[in-house]
Amino acid sequence: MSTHVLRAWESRYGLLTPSRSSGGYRLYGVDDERRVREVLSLRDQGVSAMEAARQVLAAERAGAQATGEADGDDPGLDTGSRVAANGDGSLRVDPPMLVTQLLDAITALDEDRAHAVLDTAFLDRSVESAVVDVLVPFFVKVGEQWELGRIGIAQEHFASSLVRRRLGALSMTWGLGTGPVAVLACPPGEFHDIILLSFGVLLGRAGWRVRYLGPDTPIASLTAAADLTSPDAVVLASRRPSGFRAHAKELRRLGDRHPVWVAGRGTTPRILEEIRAYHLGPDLVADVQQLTEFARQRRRAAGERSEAVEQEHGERSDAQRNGSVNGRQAEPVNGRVNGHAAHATSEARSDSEPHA
Ligand code: B12
Repeated sequence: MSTHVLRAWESRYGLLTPSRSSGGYRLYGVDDERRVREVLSLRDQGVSAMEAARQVLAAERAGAQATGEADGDDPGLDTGSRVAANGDGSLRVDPPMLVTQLLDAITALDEDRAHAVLDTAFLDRSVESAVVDVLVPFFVKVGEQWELGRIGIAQEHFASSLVRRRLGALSMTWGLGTGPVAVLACPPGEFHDIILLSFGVLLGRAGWRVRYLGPDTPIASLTAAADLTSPDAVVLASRRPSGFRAHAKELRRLGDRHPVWVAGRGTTPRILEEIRAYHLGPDLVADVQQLTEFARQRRRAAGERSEAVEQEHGERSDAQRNGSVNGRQAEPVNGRVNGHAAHATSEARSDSEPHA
């Protein structure tokens, strides 16, 4: 059998669980060999590889449950925790397994295998689940392994660049449509933008139009971008509080003009107080919902205000035509009223306080 097929069966179906030699080579055990033989035998009978893998693992699981093995004290080795059936009967590898497989592939700098694992993650689950349940825990693990000295900077850069390319492919349509606009950036000196990028992908899927400025963005440039696009949200992410603190004054000013949301580990309660911004917590899916609801309310409030202004203008014009403006000059309606961020912000703020 080719190593390519063995790896595909490992990453796609969770059929194999090789350990690793000190040199990083896969060491297959007797159970792996038995499963491969069983799948081959089923394939000879005309069963597809996917279906065969499902049957072999299901039989194994049933046997383990019958003998009580499934309640053993290492849940990571229980096939029931590695695979689950999709509605169509195909197999779905569970997120912890995908994280382990991805980490394995990254440790070996194996681009092909890493993409195969990500293919499985993105094909079997929603983009939301692939991001939240696989990519985020994967990066936590990368950090842990790095701290333990088990992987090096090369692996970390490799992982970041590979995931960034995958997310990039998902970002191709996030600028389209007529949905609310979000400007996304990291403050100067902050290069950890993968979660911000992931968040952009989720926002795009929720109908937002994303303007992504990315890492290390000068606050003056962020402000200029926000002034240019009149966004429904400016989202700034930093791991370090200093990333925000160093620009507290400018960020407060930016917040007077546009709704500013901050995220990441740098958002301590003190920082939130200092820059007076809204806060996005660690649950990316809930954050998308919160931002969407905020934008909806804000647009509705702006629409109502604009209607009121138009009505008032209409009444004044009538009065003017009738020559009774009470001595006041009729004001031109400001073309920006519809999207006037500062007003909408201060109103929306009163019903949705920043939370630390
Ligand atoms: C990948 C990575 C890199 C990549 C970043 C690639 C990229 N474009 O993002 C690169 C190689 C550039 C890098 C560089 C560095 N890194 Co680094 N890096 C990491 C790693 C492995 C993952 C980072 C990550 O994305 N984490 C994402 C999630 C998993 O972590 P999180 O921050 O807790 O995020 C959660 C919430 O805070 C929230 N959230 C975070 N951001 C956002 C954004 C939005 C919009 C929302 C809604 C929510 C949200 O959601 C997440 C899930 O709940 C971490 C390890 C780790 N555990 O984080 C180290 C880590 C952050 N790096 C570290 C260090 C030291 C560095 C460098 C200084 C190394 C160096 N000597 O050059 C530089 C600093 C660069 C800089 N100035 O910013 C340290 C930080 C130590 C510390 N005490 O702060 C860490 C913790 C590694 C370690 N264990 O030592 N790094």
